[in-house]
Amino acid sequence: MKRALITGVTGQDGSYLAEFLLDKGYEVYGVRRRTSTPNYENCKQIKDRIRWISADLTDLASLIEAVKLSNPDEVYNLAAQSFVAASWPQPIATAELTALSVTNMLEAVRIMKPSAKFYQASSSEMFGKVVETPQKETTPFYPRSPYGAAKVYGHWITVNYRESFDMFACSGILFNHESPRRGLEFVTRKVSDAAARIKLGLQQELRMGNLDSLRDWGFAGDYVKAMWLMLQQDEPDDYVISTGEMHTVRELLETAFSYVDLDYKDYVVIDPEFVRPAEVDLLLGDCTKAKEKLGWKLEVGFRELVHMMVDEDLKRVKAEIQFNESYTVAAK
Ligand code: NDP
Ligand code: GDR
Repeated sequence: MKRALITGVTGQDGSYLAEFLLDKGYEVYGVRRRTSTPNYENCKQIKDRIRWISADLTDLASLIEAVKLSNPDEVYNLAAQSFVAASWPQPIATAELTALSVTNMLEAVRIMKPSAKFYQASSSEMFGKVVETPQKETTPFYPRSPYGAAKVYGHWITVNYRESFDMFACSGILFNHESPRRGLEFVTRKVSDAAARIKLGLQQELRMGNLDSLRDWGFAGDYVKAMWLMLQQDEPDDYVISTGEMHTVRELLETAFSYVDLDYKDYVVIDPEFVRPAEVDLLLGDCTKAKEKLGWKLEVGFRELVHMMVDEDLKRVKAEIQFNESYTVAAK
């Protein structure tokens, strides 16, 4: 039985990856940081099947212990401060959690289990300002946020450990990927949640930033398979994972709101609070290398993804309404 260690297992990608690896028969160790209120929401259906390890990205000793305890064949380093907008008000925390922590994790693996295969969660945000479209593995980086700059560091330190210590270290340059488990502050989930709440009468308006930015949005469930495929190859390498299709935030709004028979223009208010100091105008990936070498393929398209997210939010908001109604009746 293979053993995998996942940092960031409580996040969107970590939870899909853990499910995928458990289905493949892996023993899955998940790193969870200590919080005052533990959050197992994304992992609730597999909580008892994960071997939980308490560790923090910023604490090398705890990561060394995590690698020692799990003795992994594969390490998936997904934990980070992952919200781009938060990286301007918190640039130093972002550098620690998204950049330097990658060295912590690589060091933990180098010291305790250098033969383990290592996956680093790199990002299309590294491309930032448009230099070339579509963006591929050889496109130069030009990050536009403290988050993007931190991910560039994480990417290059991974390449450097591969070249310096002969470690099997891969960097997956993943374009935006979404799901019903996406955090509520990211634009797709903010929109799907708002479409559901407005439809059900719980919200009156939706405050948004730049509606013209273009993103290449895929489904997280498809993308975690690519992470695994990268670690099954004979040689470590870096791969772009994307859909090769882009849409504006405006199209996202249109797709989500029209699905519940609403016109987004009646509800959206532009609020400077959500406009970024520097924007990534356009992301469009070319994943030919991943298709050819990994045999990776996309299963869920843009409309299907948005509809899936709105459906799940409708279900969740309806359940909230029912719960509040029964609570009010019980309290009377
Ligand atoms: P999430 O924000 O959903 O998950 C981030 C995870 O990191 C959470 O489990 C979080 O734990 C954990 N974490 C944060 N800080 C610490 C810490 N100090 N110690 C231990 N764990 C910590 O991100 P996603 O699942 O969307 O993304 C996974 C990775 O992929 C991230 O590195 C992200 O930057 C990168 N990425 C994501 C893309 C996307 O479109 N989703 C695209 C490209 C790259 P907690 O639950 O306690 O907050
Ligand atoms: P992004 O995702 O920054 O691409 O990073 P996000 O969903 O936050 O933004 C996408 C685009 O939408 C525009 N936008 C808004 N965004 C948010 N969050 N809220 C708004 O109200 C809003 N209005 C417009 C943004 O300006 C942006 O152009 C995600 C994260 O998962 C990163 O961790 C990952 O590395 C990259 O994707 C690839």
